[in-house]
Amino acid sequence: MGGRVLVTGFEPFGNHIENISQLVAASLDGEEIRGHTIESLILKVNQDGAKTVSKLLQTKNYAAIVHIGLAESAKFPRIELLARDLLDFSIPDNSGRFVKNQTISGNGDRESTIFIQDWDVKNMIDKPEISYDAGSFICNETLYNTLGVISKETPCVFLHLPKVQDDARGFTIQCIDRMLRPRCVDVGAGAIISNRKFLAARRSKNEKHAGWWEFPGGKFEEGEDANQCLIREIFEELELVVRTGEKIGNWIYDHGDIVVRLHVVECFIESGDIKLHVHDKIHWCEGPDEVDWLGPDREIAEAISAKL
Ligand code: PCA
Repeated sequence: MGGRVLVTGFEPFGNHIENISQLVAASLDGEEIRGHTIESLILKVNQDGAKTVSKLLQTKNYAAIVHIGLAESAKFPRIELLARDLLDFSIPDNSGRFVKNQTISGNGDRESTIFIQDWDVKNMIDKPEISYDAGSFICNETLYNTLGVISKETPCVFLHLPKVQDDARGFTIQCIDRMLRPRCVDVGAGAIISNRKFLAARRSKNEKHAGWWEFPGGKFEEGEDANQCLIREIFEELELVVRTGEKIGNWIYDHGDIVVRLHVVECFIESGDIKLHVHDKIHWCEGPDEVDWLGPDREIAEAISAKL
């Protein structure tokens, strides 16, 4: 069942007359993402503000927590993965507190609870950067306090937004979507190459995604890597014995009910005659546009074509 997601922004501070994080957070209040409802809260830029959420969590539960703040000198949005056990202000906060080079708890830095490897960061809105330095001001203090009270199961991250970006709201929504979606399932996808052509296989009638073309392969089994998975899957699906070659790349794709991380690897036939088990047709492709590809497979076909 859908729960609540807490999104916080900050009031303006220093000599700023507005704070993008306040605008974005306020605009998201009541929005639904993946069946969850956003509750937004604007925090004061002082010690109370930095503690507001960690206190709130004594009585309330959230499916995910997203703190947003302004990163004065950033050019791109930053996804903060670490709250440092450090306060070292360069200006006073909005209550006049001016802290220099002090720890927050003395217990060390705290890590964000998101799985960034599942986010497909390179294809996200506004080219975010991954950062392990949330600064040493109120944003860092807020993240630090929240991470100190939540469990590892609650995704929590800090988004540091530049003063100007194309789509701060869209970027934030995309991050929340990433936090709420299921973990990636690792899947091997074989680029079976022969005579400068690569093999596409059509999923047969009774299979999920019937009628769409794909690269043979499947989910990693316990303890397998991409190569072992592909050698096994290609034998099960096509009765071909293959050896693996170079890795072509990884693609993360959200099918809605499941998010997959495709590990695409070159495969070369060692022996066997093709016999189909989960497909009803094969096609040897010379380029990316010869069949109706499933999900990200067209883009993968382009990458393979470029290597032929
Ligand atoms: N940015 C400041 C505090 C509030 C905000 O929006 C920071 O980066 O710490």
